[in-house]
Amino acid sequence: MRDKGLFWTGIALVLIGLVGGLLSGPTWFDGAWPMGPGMHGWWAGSPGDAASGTPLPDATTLEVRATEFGFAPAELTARVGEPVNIELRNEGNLLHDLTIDEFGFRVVAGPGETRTAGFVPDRAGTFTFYCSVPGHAQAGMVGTLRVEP
Ligand SMILES: [Cu+2]
Repeated sequence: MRDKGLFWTGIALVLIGLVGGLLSGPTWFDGAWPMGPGMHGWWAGSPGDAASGTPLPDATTLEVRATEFGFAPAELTARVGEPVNIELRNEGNLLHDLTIDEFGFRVVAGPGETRTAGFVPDRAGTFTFYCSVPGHAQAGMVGTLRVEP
């Protein structure tokens, strides 16, 4: 009788240990995912911050949709000296931006937001645009801007 009690106590302790392990187990990877929700906390950017430019008058507007994790279209075309507005429609659940280093350009849009900013390409060539939120470009948020002479 006494032994049987110990046996069941042992089973109960093992079960508690298993359940406890299952419940507490997932916490070790919180924030460890490359695109985890914890990302917003340490990324300094925010929608409408100083890095976001303003639309230019009389500019050609190029619409780009941002999602997790890509741009559509991923290829844009512009002309040297002609002002371009990029209308970034964020249809994803995370904050995204569209950055072109060569032209010092960035437009930032929060989830569900549409933001427009403009620039004037001052040279011809093929340039990469990307989302500068850490991990997003690596996950596929890259595209090509072709500036024709
Ligand atoms: Cu992004």
